[in-house]
Amino acid sequence: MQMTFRWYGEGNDSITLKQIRQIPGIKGVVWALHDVPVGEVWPVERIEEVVKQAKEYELNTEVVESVNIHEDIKLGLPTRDHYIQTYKQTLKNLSQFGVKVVCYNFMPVFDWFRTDLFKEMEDGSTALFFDAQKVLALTPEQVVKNMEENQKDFTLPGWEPERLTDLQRLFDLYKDITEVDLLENLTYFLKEVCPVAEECGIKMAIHPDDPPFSIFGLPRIVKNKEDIGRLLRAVDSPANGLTFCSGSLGGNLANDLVDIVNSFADRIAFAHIRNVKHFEDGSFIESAHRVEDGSLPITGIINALHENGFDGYIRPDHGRHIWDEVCRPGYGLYDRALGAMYLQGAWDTNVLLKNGAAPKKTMQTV
Ligand code: DNO
Repeated sequence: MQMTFRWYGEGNDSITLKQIRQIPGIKGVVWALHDVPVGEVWPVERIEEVVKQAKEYELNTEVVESVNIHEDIKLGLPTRDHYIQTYKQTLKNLSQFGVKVVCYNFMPVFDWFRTDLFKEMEDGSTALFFDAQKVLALTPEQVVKNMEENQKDFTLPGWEPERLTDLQRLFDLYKDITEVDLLENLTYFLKEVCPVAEECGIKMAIHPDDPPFSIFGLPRIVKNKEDIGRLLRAVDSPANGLTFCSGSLGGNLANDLVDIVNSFADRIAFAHIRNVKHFEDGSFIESAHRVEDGSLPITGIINALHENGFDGYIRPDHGRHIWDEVCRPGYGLYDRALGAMYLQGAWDTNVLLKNGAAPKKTMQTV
C-alpha cells in the first residue's frame, strides 16, 4: 500500500507540505483544484503548479480527490454530454502529470453530511458527529431553510459552495429520480469516461455514500456490498474502480467491511480508513482510528487489504481535533498523522507475521 495524506492546497490549507513530509511513510498528497467550478476543465498550468509544489517535498500527486460530477450528469439532463466532455478533458490534462487515481462520488446534492462539526468527546477533543434523530426529523424544506439561514455551519470541506445556492431547485429536480434512474445515469457517465480513463492510465474510484443510506428523500446508490457489485459489473472496465471508505460504509453496521474488502479487492484503487463509534439511536461520532476506540474492525480491514496484496493508495481519513489545533473540520494535522502511524503499524505487523523478522538493514553513510 502507498500511504498518502489529503491536502487542500497552498493558501487553502493550514497544513504545509513540509509538515506532511515529516509524517513517517507518507508518499504523496491527495489533492484537488478546489476553486475550479464543477463542470469546468482543470487547466494544465494549475495542475502543473500543484505537482511542482509537492515535488519540492518529494511528495507525489498521483491521487486526486475529487473531480466532482456536475449535477446535470447525475440527473441525466440533456446538458450532461457537455459536462462529460469537460470531464474527459480534465482526465487527459491530469494524465499528463502522472495522475493514477481520480476519486469521485455520485451523491445527489450533498457530499458527506454531518450534523455537528465539533462535538466534544469524553477526552476533551472534538470530532464530527452525525445525529441520526436530528436528520430523520428534518424535511427537505427545513434543510433548505436551515442552509439559507446558516450556510456557513453546513459547509463541509470538499463541498462546492455553488451547490448550496440553488438547493430548492435541486431538491425539486430529484423528486422524480429513483435509485434505478440514478444508477442508469452513473452507468451512462462511466461508459463514456472509462475508455478515456483507460487510455490515460487513470482509475476512476467511486466514493461510497456518506452516510450509506438515503437522507432527505434523496436517492443513494453506493451504500453496501450489493450496490458496489452492481455498479462494478455495470461497466466492467479496470478503470471503473472503488474508493473503499471504511467510515462511510461503516455508517451502517450491517455492512461487513472485511467482506467488502475481500469481495472487491482487485477493484479497490484507493482506501480511506477511519473509525466510527456508534450509538444506540443510530447516531455516530468519528473517533480515533484505533480499533478499540470505535465500532469498526480497523485492524481486520488492514489485514484483509494485506492478505489481498493491496498495492493501491490509502490515506488516514477524518481525524478528531486535538491538542487545541485550529483546522478544517476532520482535516487537522495531528490526529490524521496519528491515524497514518496506526494504520502503518497494523500493516507492518502483517508484513512481519507473513515474512518473519525484517532483514538487517545496511548502514547508510553519514
Ligand atoms: C469527506 C470526503 C468526501 C470525498 C468525496 C469524494 O471527507 O471523504 O468529501 O472526498 O465524497 O468525491
